[in-house]
This record gives sequence, structure tokens and C-alpha cells, in this order.
Amino acid sequence: MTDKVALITGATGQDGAYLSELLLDKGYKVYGVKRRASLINTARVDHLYRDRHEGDVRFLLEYGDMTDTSNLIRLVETAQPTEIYNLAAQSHVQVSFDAPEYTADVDAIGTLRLLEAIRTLGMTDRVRFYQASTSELFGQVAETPQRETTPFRPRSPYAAAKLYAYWVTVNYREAYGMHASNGILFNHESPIRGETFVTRKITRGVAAIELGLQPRLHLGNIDAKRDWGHARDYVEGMWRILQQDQPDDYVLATGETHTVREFVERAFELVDRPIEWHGKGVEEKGHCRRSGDVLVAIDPAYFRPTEVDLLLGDPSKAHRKLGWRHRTTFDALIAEMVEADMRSLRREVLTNA
Ligand code: NDP
Ligand code: GDR
Repeated sequence: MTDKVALITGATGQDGAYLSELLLDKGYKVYGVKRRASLINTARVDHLYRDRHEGDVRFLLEYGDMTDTSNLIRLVETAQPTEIYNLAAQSHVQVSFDAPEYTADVDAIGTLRLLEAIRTLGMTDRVRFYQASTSELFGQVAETPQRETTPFRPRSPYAAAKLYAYWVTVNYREAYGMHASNGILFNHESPIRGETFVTRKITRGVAAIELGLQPRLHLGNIDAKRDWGHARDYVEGMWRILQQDQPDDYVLATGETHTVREFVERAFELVDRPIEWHGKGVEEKGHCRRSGDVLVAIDPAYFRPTEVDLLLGDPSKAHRKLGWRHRTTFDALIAEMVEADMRSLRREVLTNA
């Protein structure tokens, strides 16, 4: 029987799925938290699931919610984890402008509830805690590239909620001597990225256009710059953060930045549809055309009340202290995502034929 037990909130999300897989490979027993929903929402981890009646079941999904204190206490008590990864969040920046109070409840107070559950159960010296912090904390950036010491200046209700979660994690480390750490992760993507985040929206859109399922893609601010890596690489960094003797906060990033516009161009190139832009995007709400067809149209509905224009991380502390490095390049990430979306949409077309 393994003595390494992880509790992962947000196990059904993109990172939760990659992290569950990694920890199971490393021999952990993993308790994942799933939310009650009217439709089954475990597609990303179904391949890890085994019937409880089979032997050696090391992946267990329990119902839970970051808004429910007593539930969180029971989950920690049941799992008796050695490591907790707090990945659960209302993670969509634009949605946080529409649902700011819910976002604060889940992302900020939810983190506090979980830390308090650990304290209430007298487990502060037995559990290592990872908080999913974000490059969105840097917001209107004070310096470039952004590193652990760069001042925070959040630009959305999501980022403001995550700012609270960041500091309360630091506070529990200092006040109670907890092994509690923040991973300040820059954007990371994959074929199982949520479909409303820009990268997946683009790769799915490219596949759908290529297969004749939709005429064009509607996007917002294509001049925003992001430091995009692969989720598979980043969950390994999360694990490394909790294996350190001392808790600390780390930036995980690639150290490269690209515009949304570049992401679009590379993705269309992969299906042999090089594109040219007409208009200047943000300023003129421009379109991108190919042989007269408008393939990308700019829709003001996707612009945010306040935008984070540029993110570029400096991961040198993680390189030095964790021995962590991203492995997947920008081009390889896009290729993997476009190929996966082409495959899955082709399958859908065949099934519906
Ligand atoms: P996802 O949106 O893919 O996953 C979020 C997870 O949280 C899902 O499992 C979701 O459940 C769950 N969740 C949402 N609300 C609640 C709630 N009230 N109670 C319990 N669970 C809830 O996000 P990612 O996997 O991309 O990100 C993981 C974490 O890392 C998030 O905290 C995010 O904010 C943060 N982050 C992500 C980055 C990225 O680029 N991906 C970068 C930096 C930080 P369900 O499946 O039912 O929706
Ligand atoms: P982000 O990711 O806000 O960086 O947060 P997202 O993919 O939503 O946006 C990236 C940039 O693309 C611009 N954009 C669009 N975005 C979306 N979603 N849809 C569009 O149509 C569109 N057009 C342009 C956005 O304005 C933005 O500038 C992600 C989340 O995973 C957070 O949880 C995480 O903390 C940060 O990354 C790091």
C-alpha cells in the first residue's frame, strides 16, 4: 500500500486530469474532487477510473464543492492526504466579469475554506499544499519578463480573487508553518483545454472550418500576447514544487511570448490555409481572409472590460531550484491541438453520417 496520497480539487479539469495521471504513474493514491452536474462531467478522467470492486483501485472520485465548508472538511478527513493540490476554480477570466461574486467565493474563499479544513483537522504539519496561482496576478505588468518578485496588479475579478488565494496561502505558511506553496503558472494548453479558451477555440475552429462544419471563427483581441506552454509539462512542475524540503512560490513559464494573431496563423498554416489579414484587428475590428473567404472575424463581444495585454514569464528560479523546464514548443503545442481536433471532429462527422 502506498503512503503517498494526493487530494486534487478540480480533478475533472484540464490540469486535474494531467496531474491525476502523473501521480498515478508515480504510485500515488489519488482522491479527485468532482462536482455534481446534471450531465456527467468526468470525460477527462474516465480513462483513469476503475470500478471500486476491482483490486488495487488508486483513483477515487468524491463529490465536493469549494463553496461547501463541511464537505471540504469531510473530504480531507476521508482522504488523509499527504499532498493537496488546489486546482478547482471558476477559471475563465471573461466569465469572472459576469459572475464576480461566485468567482470570489470559489477561487478566493474556497481556498481559505480548504486551508481552514486542514487546520481544523490538526493536519497543518502533515500535509503539503499547492495553490494554483496564475500569471493573471501580474495584470498590468510592472516589468517584463515577470518573475516571482514582480508586483501584482490584477485586471479582472478572477485575478483579484486569485490574489487573495495567493496571499492567504503565503499567510498559512508563515502563521502556521505549513508546507504551502504557490505555483504562478503562465497559460498552459492541451487538446483537453476547455473549448472557450482562445487556443482551443482556435484549433477547434480551424478543424471545423477545414471539415466544412462552420464558415468562420469569431475572436476578440487578437493582439494580446501570452506565454503559452503545454499542461502536461506544467503539472510536473506542480509536483516538483511539493517535493521541495521548503515551501516556496515559483513561476512556471516558457519564457516566450506570442500574440493570439500568431497562434491563429500557425494553426491555419497546419491545414494548408495560409491567411492574410485585412484591417488592424483591435483598432479596426479587422477580418482575416483567404481567397475571398472571411475565416476569422473580430467580434467586440469577446473584448474584456480590462485586458491583460502582455504576459511573458521568467522561469529561471524553477529551472534552478526545481530542475523544471518546459519541453513542448509553441509550434508542437499547436500541432498537437489541431491534429487532435481534426481527429475528433472527423469521428463526429462519421458517427453522425
Ligand atoms: P479548468 O477550468 O479546466 O478546471 C477547473 C476545475 O475546477 C474543474 O474540474 C471544475 O469542475 C472545478 N471547479 C470549478 N468550480 C468548482 C467548485 N465550485 N467546486 C469544485 N470544483 C470546481 O482549469 P485548468 O485545469 O486549466 O486550471 C486549473 C487551475 O489552475 C485553476 O485554478 C486555474 O485558475 C489555474 N490556472 C490555470 C492556468 C491555465 O493556463 N490552464 C494558468 C494558471 C492558473 P468542472 O469540471 O465540473 O467544471
Ligand atoms: P486567459 O486565457 O484569459 O489568458 O486566462 P484565454 O484563452 O481566455 O484568453 C487569452 C487571450 O486571448 C484573447 N482572446 C480571446 N479569449 C477567449 N477566451 N475567447 C476569444 O474569442 C478571444 N479572442 C481573443 C483574450 O482577450 C486574452 O487576451 C487563462 C485561464 O486559463 C486562466 O485560468 C489562467 O489563470 C490564465 O490563462 C493564466
